[in-house]
Amino acid sequence: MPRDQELAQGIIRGDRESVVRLTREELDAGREAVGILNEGLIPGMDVLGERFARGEAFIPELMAAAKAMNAAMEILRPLLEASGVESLGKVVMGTVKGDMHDIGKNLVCMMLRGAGFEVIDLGVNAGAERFIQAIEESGARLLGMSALLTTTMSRMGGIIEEIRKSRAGAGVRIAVGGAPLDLAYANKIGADGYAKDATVAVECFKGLVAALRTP
Ligand code: B12
Repeated sequence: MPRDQELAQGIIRGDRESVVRLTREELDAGREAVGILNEGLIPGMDVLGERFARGEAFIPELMAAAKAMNAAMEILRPLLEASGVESLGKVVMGTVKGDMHDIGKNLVCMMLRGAGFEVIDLGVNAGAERFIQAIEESGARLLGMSALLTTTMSRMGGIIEEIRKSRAGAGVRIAVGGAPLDLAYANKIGADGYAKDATVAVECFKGLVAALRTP
């Protein structure tokens, strides 16, 4: 079986041990961390998500898969975050209120750090107040919001509105992401940016930095 399929199968089975072993072996063989993620681990999550939607997989399987994914991410973290470049800016990042999914958000945080951003990670379940408090305290001009549920996605517009109405939030550039979103939805709710994955998210935030610098 090709290595990416083995990695994906390991995630689907929630087999932490084999996912960790395969991830290490791929790195030792000279494979890039981003390739392991995008071509092996994330496709496994997607397959499991589709099975769950069809009623063929259940919460304990999703939890086991998430544990295996997190174990692999711990190995990849130092490689994704390694960066000697000057800070590109501060980003406040969080998963919105009511939503406990944090794998994608954590990946975006890692990739941003690797690209030279300073990231203030609020974790999960973040409402407007926490976002506003974090930008007040940190002085960040960039903010990222993640949602994986259609219910929590629909709260993002209101949170953006509240942030923009606050003193600290005026002029802050906001990007959104998460599996149920797309560019049209991001535009509809007044976000300044959207990215479909963590690699594109880095480009998205670089674009927002450039936009902050041009009056
Ligand atoms: C793992 C998982 C879980 C785990 C989460 C563990 C964790 N620590 O995150 C657990 C088991 C806890 C879980 C629980 C639930 N889940 Co769940 N889960 C998933 C699953 C299988 C994978 C999600 C994932 O990690 N994907 C991999 C990451 C890398 O991708 P990602 O999150 O999309 O992130 C990428 C991009 O979107 C983007 N991105 C993400 N955030 C941001 C932010 C910014 C600013 C930017 C620019 C980009 C960006 O970059 C990321 C990296 O490339 C998905 C199915 C799926 N394929 O999405 C279902 C899924 C999201 N879950 C679902 C459901 C229904 C639930 C539950 C309600 C189930 C229940 N009945 O209890 C609960 C909700 C709990 C809650 N309140 O949040 C549904 C949602 C359906 C819907 N229409 O809303 C899905 C889609 C499954 C399905 N097909 O039905 N889940």
